[in-house]
Amino acid sequence: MLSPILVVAALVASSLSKVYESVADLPGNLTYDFVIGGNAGLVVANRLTEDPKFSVLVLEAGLSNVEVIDAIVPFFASNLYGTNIYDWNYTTTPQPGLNNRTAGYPRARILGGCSSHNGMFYTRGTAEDWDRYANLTHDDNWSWDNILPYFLKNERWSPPADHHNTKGQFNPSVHSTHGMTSNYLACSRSISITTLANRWLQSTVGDGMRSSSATSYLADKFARRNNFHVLLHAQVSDLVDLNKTNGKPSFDGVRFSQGTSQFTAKARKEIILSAGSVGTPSILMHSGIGDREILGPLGISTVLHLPSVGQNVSDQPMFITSWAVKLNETMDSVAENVTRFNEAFAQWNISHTGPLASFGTRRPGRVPPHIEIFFAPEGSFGLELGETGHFVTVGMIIVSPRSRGSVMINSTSPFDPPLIDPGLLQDDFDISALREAIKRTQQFFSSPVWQDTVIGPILDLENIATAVLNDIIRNETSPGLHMVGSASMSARDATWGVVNPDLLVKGVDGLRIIDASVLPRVPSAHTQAAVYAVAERGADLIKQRWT
Ligand SMILES: *[C@@H]1O[C@H](CO)[C@@H](O)[C@H](O)[C@H]1NC(C)=O
Ligand SMILES: *[C@@H]1O[C@H](CO)[C@@H](O)[C@H](O)[C@H]1NC(C)=O
Ligand SMILES: *[C@@H]1O[C@H](CO)[C@@H](O)[C@H](O)[C@H]1NC(C)=O
Ligand SMILES: *[C@@H]1O[C@H](CO)[C@@H](O)[C@H](O)[C@H]1NC(C)=O
Ligand SMILES: *[C@@H]1O[C@H](CO)[C@@H](O)[C@H](O)[C@H]1NC(C)=O
Ligand SMILES: *[C@@H]1O[C@H](CO)[C@@H](O)[C@H](O)[C@H]1NC(C)=O
Ligand SMILES: *[C@@H]1O[C@H](CO)[C@@H](O)[C@H](O)[C@H]1NC(C)=O
Ligand SMILES: *[C@@H]1O[C@H](CO)[C@@H](O)[C@H](O)[C@H]1NC(C)=O
Ligand SMILES: *[C@@H]1O[C@H](CO)[C@@H](O)[C@H](O)[C@H]1NC(C)=O
Ligand SMILES: *[C@@H]1O[C@H](CO)[C@@H](O)[C@H](O)[C@H]1NC(C)=O
Ligand SMILES: *[C@@H]1O[C@H](CO)[C@@H](O)[C@H](O)[C@H]1NC(C)=O
Ligand SMILES: CC(=O)N[C@H]1CO[C@H](CO)[C@@H](O)[C@@H]1O
Repeated sequence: MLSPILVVAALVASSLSKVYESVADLPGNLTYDFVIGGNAGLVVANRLTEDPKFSVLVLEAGLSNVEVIDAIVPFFASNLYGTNIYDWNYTTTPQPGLNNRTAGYPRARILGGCSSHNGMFYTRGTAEDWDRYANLTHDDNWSWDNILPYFLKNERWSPPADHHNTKGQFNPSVHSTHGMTSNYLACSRSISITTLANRWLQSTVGDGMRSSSATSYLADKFARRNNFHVLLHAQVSDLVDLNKTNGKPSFDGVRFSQGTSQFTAKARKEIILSAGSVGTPSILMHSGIGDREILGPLGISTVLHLPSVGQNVSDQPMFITSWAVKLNETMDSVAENVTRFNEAFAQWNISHTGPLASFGTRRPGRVPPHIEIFFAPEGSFGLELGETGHFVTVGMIIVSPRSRGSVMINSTSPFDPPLIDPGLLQDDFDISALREAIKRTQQFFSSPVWQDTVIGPILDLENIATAVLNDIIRNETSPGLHMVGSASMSARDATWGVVNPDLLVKGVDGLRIIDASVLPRVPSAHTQAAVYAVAERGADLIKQRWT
């Protein structure tokens, strides 16, 4: 994708007084009530520091999001992937289900974590997803009815960038206008594919700008709190026990590196790990929390034998392809024409409106329990077509996959990349669900309604033998980047799992995990809304314990 020609200065006020670049600038001696590593951590830190009695330090390995244009203009998000500056730029292990291909696995390395670079989809999952979590954990507080208030605490409904009338597109009685993270309802303005959608998509965009946990929970008015410190360029390596008088496994120190120096921050009350589905199990294992059969051979002594750490992960496989269309106003006109691109960027720069104010104006179509199909009015999304023209791209995602994978460490060095194995398309159900999604999309485009609009598919998948179609699917599928489960919740008395339903690590006092890794299975949705809800509830659990 094209990048802005000019650097736009001072887009966001930058008086984040309590965001520190260097340990040397931090007041005090690195002793806090709570020390938090990672992204959803900004939500938790914000809620804890509402109480002036609590002091909180957030450690962020990456950089600030302030003035990072690609993390502000919704359409530019993918520029952050693969950069090594704002991205960990991970790669999966060879995936047997993908004909042994590896796949890039972007994870954000910037304040706000993945909410600073994701596709901005805001979908909560179904009531059944949450009721199943309640069932699995034997804790009714995770049920849909009980988690809904936390979604509403997060959601701040805002008018869409194009100010279109949203009447009939959403039901105000189940949405909130006073939460933290701005959302608006995306709709396509550029091409007439209105009948494609039977659902409207919510996006985390406000005023034509990305809304992330950093722009919302670390907005200036919160960042100024004296008890809320954020340290950048601080990469957590492991957790340590500074007070060895306890007798049982216990952690009160967070070791991190900044530059070439190593430091330890001390938590008087709790350590909260929010490093995400890849980072969290890695840090646990480097701290000696994991399966002794795996840690032993690596030369790490086991402090707490918890075999589920890093196991049982699930991610959503995604198959993307395009149809050529007889339309002139797709995003291709903007993405491939420098003049149009500069016009669009100038429009965004002046008014935060126009084609760049949303992420390719993507819209989901049907959302049955197993499959999500979304449409993007452009061909440049996700694939190199090598030809010009106008396209509609279709992403087919298996939102309730059965395959399971793992995240494992590969050495004693906390800074070596972990082995990320989402196990994509290992279970036959997942590949048959993708075949079904392809069939339905073909039926959709062959409807007489599209006769004068749709030219044809880029990849003809009609009348192909199942074995060949499977091979194509295995060649083209990529990870949906919605990994969960690597530090799963389970019932208190379960023989598996990493955290109890209160998100405290089993068998340890004072260590909580609050991020996507605690979800036992992926919700039939994009994960960001779920992570916000988990973080809001997690913060409440901590407050209940300490007040
Ligand atoms: C660090 O500071 C806290 C108060 O800010 C104090 O209670 C504690 O004793 C100090 N610890 C050390 C090792 O200096
Ligand atoms: C990111 O990883 C990919 C492999 O997945 C590699 O080709 C690329 O060079 C990496 N980017 C940087 C900036 O290192
Ligand atoms: C994938 O790799 C495995 C192990 O090396 C091998 O047995 C299998 O045949 C490979 N599959 C393909 C499709 O190449
Ligand atoms: C979980 O669901 C199963 C199957 O529907 C049911 O038998 C069981 O009682 C449920 N458990 C809880 C704790 O709700
Ligand atoms: C150290 O552990 C002992 C025993 O559990 C506890 O009483 C004490 O408060 C702990 N001290 C600190 C500074 O955490
Ligand atoms: C994986 O999760 C299932 C429940 O979904 C559980 O029965 C199993 O023990 C888990 N395995 C591990 C290694 O945690
Ligand atoms: C697209 O542009 C071409 C050339 O300018 C024009 O002939 C055609 O009518 C346009 N098509 C639509 C659907 O607007
Ligand atoms: C690029 O866009 C400009 C402005 O809309 C238009 O005049 C020009 O013809 C376009 N160029 C191409 C190659 O389509
Ligand atoms: C964006 O706006 C600023 C002034 O607000 C201006 O200096 C800059 O040139 C504009 N950039 C673009 C690409 O229009
Ligand atoms: C894992 O470690 C082995 C042995 O050091 C090394 O050869 C391999 O490249 C590592 N794998 C990854 C994905 O880093
Ligand atoms: C899948 O990819 C392999 C390796 O590139 C290739 O040999 C094979 O022909 C592809 N299969 C199909 C059906 O395109
Ligand atoms: C820890 C917690 O929030 N527990 C609550 C779970 O739900 C029951 C009733 O639904 C409450 O009484 C608990 O306080």
